[in-house]
Amino acid sequence: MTFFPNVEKIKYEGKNTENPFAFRYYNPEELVLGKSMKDHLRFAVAYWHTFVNEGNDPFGVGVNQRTWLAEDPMETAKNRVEAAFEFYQKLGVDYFCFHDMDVAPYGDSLETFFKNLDEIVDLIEEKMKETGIKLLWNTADRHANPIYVNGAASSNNADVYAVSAAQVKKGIDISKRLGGKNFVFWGGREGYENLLNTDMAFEEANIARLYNMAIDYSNEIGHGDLTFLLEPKPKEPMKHQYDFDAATTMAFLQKYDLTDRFKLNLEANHATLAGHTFEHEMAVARSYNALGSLDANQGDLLLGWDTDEFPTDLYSVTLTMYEVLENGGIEPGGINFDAKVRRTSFEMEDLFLAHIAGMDTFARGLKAAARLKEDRFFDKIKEERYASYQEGIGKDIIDDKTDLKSLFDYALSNKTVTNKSGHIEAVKARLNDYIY
Ligand code: XUL
Ligand code: CO
Repeated sequence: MTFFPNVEKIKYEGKNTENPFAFRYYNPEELVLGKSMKDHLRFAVAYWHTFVNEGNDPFGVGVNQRTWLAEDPMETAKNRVEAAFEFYQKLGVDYFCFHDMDVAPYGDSLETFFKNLDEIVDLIEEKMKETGIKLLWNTADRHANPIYVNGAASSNNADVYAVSAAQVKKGIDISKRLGGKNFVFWGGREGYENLLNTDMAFEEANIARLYNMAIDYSNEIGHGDLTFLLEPKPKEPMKHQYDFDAATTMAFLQKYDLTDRFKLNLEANHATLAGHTFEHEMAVARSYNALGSLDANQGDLLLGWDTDEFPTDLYSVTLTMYEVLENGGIEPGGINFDAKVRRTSFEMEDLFLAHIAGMDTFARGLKAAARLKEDRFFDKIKEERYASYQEGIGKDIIDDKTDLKSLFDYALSNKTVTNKSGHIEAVKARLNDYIY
């Protein structure tokens, strides 16, 4: 049984190939800075966008042609597992990510849902053993079910809080069973619609309580190696999401003493929605030693919502990969394509073409970033720019040998202050040479 009869295993054929079902840049075993592309990039496929998304929008129903749809929801769920593993193998991707709700139908109760999940997770486990494909992360969808209308762990309704906690427990059990290395918390509806009726401090403290319970439970069941990842997003679905951006999320993690077990899962489109570049968010996370994993995609900068497009912007991807290299890699995280095909790309084969486009872009970005690193391009620019701290009063400042009084005396005795140009236009022009 095949769900993708028209596609063979995708191979690297080099940049001159005319075959659209081939990699032109992503060559998994090729070494870059002494490490294979595959190990640098740790690509993952997102279950929700690739196997669940129907291609609907607020103005129309789903248009995606999908071979796994059956009458019975459990039948569809089983087909999806088969299709997913066929897809990962043909694409040559080693990891996948999913929400509980992506893989199993809810049915008529929470109890039925967990039963359905057990049955599907059995199948997933079998497929993982058969293929060697691994779970990058799973998560509990605590936003789609109508009970989450007022939030999940931030809900005003304690019964809803309990359901949300039950899903998290189940999710951590599944993670242990499938050998997951990370577990994601994306806020979903954790935020507010209106501050007039919201006790923000109360809601945030309740969210932190849930996270502490998750840490305790993972320890209790012998899954204490699990890295928890919090995924910032500023808005959508709520008007204001509590995990607005990397800096806000770090303040939350520090306030509730969660930094030992939590890192950040950063998403490109969430960064731009927050008015930041992806590189900015990554630099913030790195400054806290909290860069955990990446949701690769891109937004349309002319639109104000989360379009989750496949990443093809080489400029941004190069700077992203530069941050990954500076981080010493992304393991145990990875690069998850939290991206969906446009509604106009509704054929089955588009799922391959879109992932190939994203993987080739990341392969090129990795190579450009490696060249920048080898030439110490940014290091040299920054060393020159901050040279005043290498000697004299600057060195005294960073060696913590000054106080306000000594700086007062120095400033009065120093008669001339001379600044230097940053030549940023020239920097950008030279950067273009590395990227294109
Ligand atoms: C939503 C989003 C999610 C998370 C997982 O914007 O990015 O798919 O990545 O819940
Ligand atoms: Co995401």
